Amino acid sequence: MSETNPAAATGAPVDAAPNRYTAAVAAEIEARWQDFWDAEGTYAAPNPKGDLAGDPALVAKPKKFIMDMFPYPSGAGLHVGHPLGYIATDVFARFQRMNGHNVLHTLGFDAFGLPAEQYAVQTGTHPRVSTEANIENMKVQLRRLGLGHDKRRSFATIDPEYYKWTQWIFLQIFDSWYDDEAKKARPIAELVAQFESGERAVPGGRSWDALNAAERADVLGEYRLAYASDAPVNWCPGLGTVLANEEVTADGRSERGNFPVFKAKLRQWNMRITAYADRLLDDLDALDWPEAIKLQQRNWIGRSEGARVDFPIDGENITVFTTRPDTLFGATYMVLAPEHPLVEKFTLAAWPEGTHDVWTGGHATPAEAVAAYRAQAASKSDVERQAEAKDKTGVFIGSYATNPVNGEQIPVFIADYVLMGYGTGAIMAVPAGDQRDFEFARAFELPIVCIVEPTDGRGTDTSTWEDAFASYDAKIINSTGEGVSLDGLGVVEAKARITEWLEQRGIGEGTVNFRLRDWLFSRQRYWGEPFPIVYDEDGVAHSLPESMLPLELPEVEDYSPRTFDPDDADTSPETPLSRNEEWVNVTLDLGDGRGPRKYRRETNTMPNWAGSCWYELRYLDPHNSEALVDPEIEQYWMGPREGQPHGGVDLYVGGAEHAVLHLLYARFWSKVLFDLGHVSSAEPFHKLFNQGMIQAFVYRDSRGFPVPAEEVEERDGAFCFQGEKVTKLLGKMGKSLKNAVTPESICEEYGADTLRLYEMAMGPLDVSRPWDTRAVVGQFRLLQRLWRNVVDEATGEVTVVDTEADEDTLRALHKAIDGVRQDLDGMRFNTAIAKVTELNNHLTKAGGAVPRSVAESLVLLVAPLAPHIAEELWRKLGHTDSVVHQDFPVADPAYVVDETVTCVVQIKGKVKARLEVSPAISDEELEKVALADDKVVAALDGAGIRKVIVRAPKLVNIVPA
Ligand code: ANZ
Repeated sequence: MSETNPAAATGAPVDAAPNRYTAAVAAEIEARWQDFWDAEGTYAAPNPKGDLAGDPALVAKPKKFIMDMFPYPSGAGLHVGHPLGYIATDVFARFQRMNGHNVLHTLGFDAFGLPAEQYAVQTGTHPRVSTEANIENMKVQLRRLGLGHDKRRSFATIDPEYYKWTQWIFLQIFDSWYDDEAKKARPIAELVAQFESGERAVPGGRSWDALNAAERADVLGEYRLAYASDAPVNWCPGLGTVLANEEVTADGRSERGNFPVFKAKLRQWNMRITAYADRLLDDLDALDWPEAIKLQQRNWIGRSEGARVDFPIDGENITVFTTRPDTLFGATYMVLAPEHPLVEKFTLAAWPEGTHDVWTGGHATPAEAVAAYRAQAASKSDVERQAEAKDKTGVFIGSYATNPVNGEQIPVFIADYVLMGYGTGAIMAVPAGDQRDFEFARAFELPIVCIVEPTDGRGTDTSTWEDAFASYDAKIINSTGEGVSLDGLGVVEAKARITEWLEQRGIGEGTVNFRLRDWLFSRQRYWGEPFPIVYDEDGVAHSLPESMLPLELPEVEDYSPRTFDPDDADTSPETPLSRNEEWVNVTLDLGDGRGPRKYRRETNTMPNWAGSCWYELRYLDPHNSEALVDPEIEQYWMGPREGQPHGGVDLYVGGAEHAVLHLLYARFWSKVLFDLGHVSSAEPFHKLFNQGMIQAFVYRDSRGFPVPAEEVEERDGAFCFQGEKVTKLLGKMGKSLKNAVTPESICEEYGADTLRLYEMAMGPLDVSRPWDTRAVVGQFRLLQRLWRNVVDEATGEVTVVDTEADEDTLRALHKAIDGVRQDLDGMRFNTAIAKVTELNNHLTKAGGAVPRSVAESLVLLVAPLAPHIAEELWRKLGHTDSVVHQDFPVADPAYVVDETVTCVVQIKGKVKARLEVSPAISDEELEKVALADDKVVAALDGAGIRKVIVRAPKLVNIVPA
């Protein structure tokens, strides 16, 4: 098909539209305005004071702090999936700026981490070198997108000026304890004062004065919010490192390298996040977060209300934790975790009379059975032990305990489905009510006593049951003992009644149990923050004084930990830092009055999560070398206010994969800093939004290997690569799947504005969507039409006219303004773009020159979404100041109401008139209008009216008398 080119016909140059919006024009405009914005500091957000203080008029405006989860500067660079969230926050930030807010929007880099370290091990390149190169590369990629960041506030977590404060916060946490009465963290010195004065008894009963330094350090270690303790970890000598449970195979070997893994007690740093369990739960309520994320945090913290109950055994007690004390009458046996400290004590030398064969595991004595079972359990991870669908195993230890409600003697087992680390490490087993207990009871032929009346018709004969029955809406039965009966009560009442009974007798009490564990905080790695801790000759840990921060990473020859004979369990990790003896062994004067002394540095490093636990605070006051953040500046941007009782960032956008770890750790650090008076916000992020993922098609050949997606051709509905058929499936985007599309390639073909529009138009922000390069051009055409509505493609002249818009156009304009405003405010960017498109199409269709007022409003509507073209058109329209700080248009309500609808007026069922009325008209109003209409009056011809039936806005039926 050939288009007639009028220019060619007249002999003019072939390019009749030298001023069309093309990729080249876009590239030129975008580069020019990016330079301009940088030079002018257009996106600088002024602080109320300090080195970033600025325009008081802007500071006086309401503030908005809009933030992304910052990226890890990977060597692979960005693909088009990465900036989805960054573009969204940028559009939102620009919109808020145009609505009279002082907007803080910037982006830093989360730059410690394993990939750079592994690269260093392979190539010998210092991780800082490769990481900084990656950051530079990523900055170039991000700048190309026209993101309105205040670059003065950007930093990387590896900057010593930044991690100085990460270390400082660690020391704040180390130097504090949680006061359960005040329900907050307090300086450890205040605890020491309590021990000194005798106000608080020293655990162990001795006086504080009588303890030596090492003993005092041990006592304080039980209170500090950051503490070192000997935790059982997976130690793999062959790899020279400890491993996470997920990295250990079912037969106790390392996933990587297949080396033996031993459970070893190694001294590790921990954070006492469990002290904050209640507050971390309670404060979720006031946060504006997706419910799904709140639920994940609640489950992770895992608050269970229940009771501790003592079961007498041989003059002692086994204490269990149960969430269902109301089922005590159904407890027919007990289980201890294999590692439980009482196991030895109650394991008999010989099987007592009447021991069931299946209880012995085929062993000659309980002692033998226990030893064999313990060895087997030790090789499994907690995850495996908790796995639902597996046969229940265990052995009887020979002893019986007494069920306190009915005096029954019940056998005691060890079994690996009971974990030492949860509750008390011991349970009362109620097979009728708990599925794990049910399976165990069936396997070991133990009695199953029905204590809750089933509501599902299965009946109370448990021998016919296929599973346990659990319900909170059923009645308790078979539960009467000496001095207490629960029969007929509902579960909730029964729990209260039995707990009270237990408490009165001193054999149990209501308690709350949490699933949350303390946070293991040390890693045997090079590329992380060094701990600002040194040990004296007694092994007592001391803080470095603030003047010695930052403690920088030493240079090392080898970035990997030392490895050992894989079978030698009696080894312990040798961290990369420990090999630099000069760095490790130091003589320091810590300023504590003890003078210069010899110390050994801590040689573990902090985990990846540390740097992201507080970075929002650093954006506020990035160059402060005197304080973490100036209190007035923190209060200005993050402090509590109406609707945000705990303060925090106004909008935080990132992936849902960070639901618990990062978000929980950051909340914890905020609370400690809040308790200690360093910040006024007890929560880091008030509003959280999870963006969806940009997915891409993955094409695989017959062997299942991915082939380069861009070289795949579609032929008759089939997909081919180099002539061979390949399969197509939706998956992740990434280099390894050979389907990554870079933002540069799209910018080159269409420009950054088009890329921004496309990503925002793909669908609702929180939904995942497939990338389709071929569809990008649609948004490019929108921008071309927008351009054409303002600029003459032949001459480059602005074509707008100073006439008023007609009624139709005014309606289209104000409806668009109203809709786009609401959509941008609600982060519905895709529908906002649809409305801009509609208005633009209206103008194109209307033909003729566009009135200036309409063109200007349209440009302002587009500005948050496609800022470069908007800035260019805004200037072309004659403005000398940037579009960035213009007011966002406000709709005139008169034009927003929908056009009229037609109402039919019938008399005796025959149509007599048609009225144009507002769709919002009321029945009464419509009746009045209809009866006053000339045609109706004429048709009635003076006849009286018997009845009027009104169905606003479409029908009026008049029945004459
Ligand atoms: C008796 C009972 C009867 C239980 C019943 C449940 C249902 P959550 O809700 O997750 O906190 N339990 C206690 N400590 C355990 C441990 N160390 N290892 C494995 N299981 C343990 O779970 C609490 C329940 O899990 C407790 O309540 C206990 O079983 C079990 F119809 O006690 B229950």
